[in-house]
Amino acid sequence: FLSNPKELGITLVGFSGGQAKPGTDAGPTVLTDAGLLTQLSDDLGYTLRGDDTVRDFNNLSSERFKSNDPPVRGMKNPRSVSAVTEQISELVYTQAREGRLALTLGGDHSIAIGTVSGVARAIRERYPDREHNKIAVIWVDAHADINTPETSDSGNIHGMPVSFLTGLATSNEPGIFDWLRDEHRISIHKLVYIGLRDVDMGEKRILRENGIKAFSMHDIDRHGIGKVMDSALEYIGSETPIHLSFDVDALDPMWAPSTGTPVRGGLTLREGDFICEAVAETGQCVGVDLVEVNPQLVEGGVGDTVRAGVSLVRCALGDTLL
Ligand code: EXY
Ligand code: MN
Ligand code: MN
Ligand code: MN
Repeated sequence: FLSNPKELGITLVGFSGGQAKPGTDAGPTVLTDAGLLTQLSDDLGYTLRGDDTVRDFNNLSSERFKSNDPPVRGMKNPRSVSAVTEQISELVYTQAREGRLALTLGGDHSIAIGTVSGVARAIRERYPDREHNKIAVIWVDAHADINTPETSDSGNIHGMPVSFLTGLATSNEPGIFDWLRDEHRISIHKLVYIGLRDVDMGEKRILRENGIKAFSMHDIDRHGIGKVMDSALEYIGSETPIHLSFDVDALDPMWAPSTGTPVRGGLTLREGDFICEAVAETGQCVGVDLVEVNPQLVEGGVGDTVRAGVSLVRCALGDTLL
């Protein structure tokens, strides 16, 4: 699915409007300051060719926050998040359309409305005649992020991206996700969760009623991460392109404390790395997100979380495979 498996299209998205805590805006900066991009080219041999291979959303967009953006259907900052994700979708689409692996560093998880929709559209267009031109999404997270505006208690859009991406939630309101069309959407049957442990009542109902594939921490404890990844990849099938959306809060706060909604009882770093390796090993990976790194939250600094994030991305790009 990639024209050159060693070519990346990177998008840096310092955006925090999908939730209330400032700091997630600086996620891409702390990851790149740690040398992530240099590591990808120098250690892993990826080409970052031309000025358009690394796109910094913050330099490309004049408006991250709209000045007048009152809640709609309970959603907070709906116009800002919609406008930002629409632009990200376009940026990521252009990268994936070139046959590059689209890597995005966030930012809060609302940005996945842009990344996943951009990759989904690009792959459909690249392979119009293939049966398997609809991407699968592996969503690694403590949370399901599948609230609709109506089921959400918080109104934070980073808890809703999957409902907009699957079409469980839609909006025709001008400027509020009215840009999302069928070509952007993913099938609810090609979605797999890993790492869940804090899922709202309304979300559990959505998962159950739609028969959505989900591996919770309980499943990982019972079967081990190896078997869980085997089942997840078997469910997706070996012909389907995969987008991996990794929320750093899937990891236990012991490994990734600098994140806005930490939940104890999570993945070890090694389990997180294994998930990324198993996806890389398939050769089907077309998109990777790493989101929710927030450098402002922890007294001891963001070092541990950044090291974990760098490790996850390296593994997703095949670093540890022999
Ligand atoms: N389910 C809660 C909500 O909808 O507000 C918490 C969501 C946290 C989302 C984090 C990014 O994964
Ligand atoms: Mn998330
Ligand atoms: Mn989460
Ligand atoms: Mn909760």
